[in-house]
Amino acid sequence: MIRLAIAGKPNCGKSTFFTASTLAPAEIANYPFTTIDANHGVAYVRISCPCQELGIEDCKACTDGVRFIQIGLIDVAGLVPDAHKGRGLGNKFLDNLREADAILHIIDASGGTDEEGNPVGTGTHDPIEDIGFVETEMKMWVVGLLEKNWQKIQRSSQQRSFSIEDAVAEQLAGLAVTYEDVVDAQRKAGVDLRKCTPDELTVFCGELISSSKPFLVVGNKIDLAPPEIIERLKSEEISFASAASELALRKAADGKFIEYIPGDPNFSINNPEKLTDAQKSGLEAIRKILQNFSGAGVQESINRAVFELLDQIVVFPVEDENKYCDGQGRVLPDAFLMKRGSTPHDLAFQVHTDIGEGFLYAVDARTKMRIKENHELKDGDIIKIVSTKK
Ligand SMILES: Nc1nc2c(ncn2[C@@H]2O[C@H](COP(=O)(O)OP(=O)(O)O)[C@@H](O)[C@H]2O)c(=O)[nH]1
Ligand SMILES: [Mg+2]
Repeated sequence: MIRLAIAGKPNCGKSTFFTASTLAPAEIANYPFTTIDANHGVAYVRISCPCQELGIEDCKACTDGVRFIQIGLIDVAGLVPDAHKGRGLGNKFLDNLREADAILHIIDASGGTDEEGNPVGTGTHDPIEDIGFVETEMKMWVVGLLEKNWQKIQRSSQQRSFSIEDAVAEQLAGLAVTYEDVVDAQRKAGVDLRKCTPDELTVFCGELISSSKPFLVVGNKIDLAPPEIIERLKSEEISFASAASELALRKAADGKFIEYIPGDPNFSINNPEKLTDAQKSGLEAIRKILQNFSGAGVQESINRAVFELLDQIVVFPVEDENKYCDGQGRVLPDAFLMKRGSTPHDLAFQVHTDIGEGFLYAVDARTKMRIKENHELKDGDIIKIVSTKK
């Protein structure tokens, strides 16, 4: 399962984002270090179900063509500047980040938390200054991991039989860094690890981090953010969100007060007469935010991380390519996230190891044509696998 980590300074809204995305309990409070242990939860990416386009009416897997696929979400406790030197809760949290495939770096777009994560007046701190921060902390953490044995490694690299790339990959195995990643980062950084200076080693670690842990910056608290800050943030490649609005909407939807599907740009109120004036005006204020930003941004941020940063596609395995269903007649029963470039053979293994091992061929359910095992799957493909095993 794909896993995203939510990282950032204390009080930027990580736990609110996590709770909104998972509706699992997490501490929400306005002081640093509320979250002592990383919270692991299940969140969802939103996709459209092909049943609509195929004119299938009895699809149980979606609601009006909208469906959700599970991913893992980790609420990492607040990082402060110099965490890599052990400040704040220190390296413990950097350890949590390594479990993730990609990182949602939450910043407080309202400028209401200082560089340490302490609450200050809205607009007091410039959130643009926070953008590179998590990446820098992770880079310096990797530098720290390598520095421990660096002299020894560089000395050994004078021997012909010694591969410094292997030694670095081994040192960073906990981060799932491979020999190829090291070679790649070395080339991109334009350094030779055998004789690099400490500064060059830092540049190399930066390259390694940005390719192995892609980031999406999420400007949160847009409901409070001064328009001037939003305008400036728009020139950065970031996503915008109001985690507090998303949380309020999901709770209201849970209580049947409103109809709202996460990621929708609007919602409808079920029984206005059952709401107090304060509740109604609260919901109308949220509606304005959804209109200004085409949604509350939480769902969009998760989707962008999965589809843009991690380059995933969605594939629907079926057993009956004519009725688009499984053996029990369930229409489009599964939706799998797969890395772009995956093949029907990879899909077979994702369904079940046995099916992968017995793979014979696959059928594209839309065209009813046979496709080869090394054919590249496309986003939205509906595939029947034919295997010697069931
Ligand atoms: N107005 C507003 N407040 C938010 C938003 N997200 C979080 N907060 C508030 O910011 C404070 C810190 O949030 P929390 O999720 O605990 O931050 P964390 O320390 O990063 O986990 C809490 O008072 C939240 O209610 C948001 O989108 N808008
Ligand atoms: Mg928290």
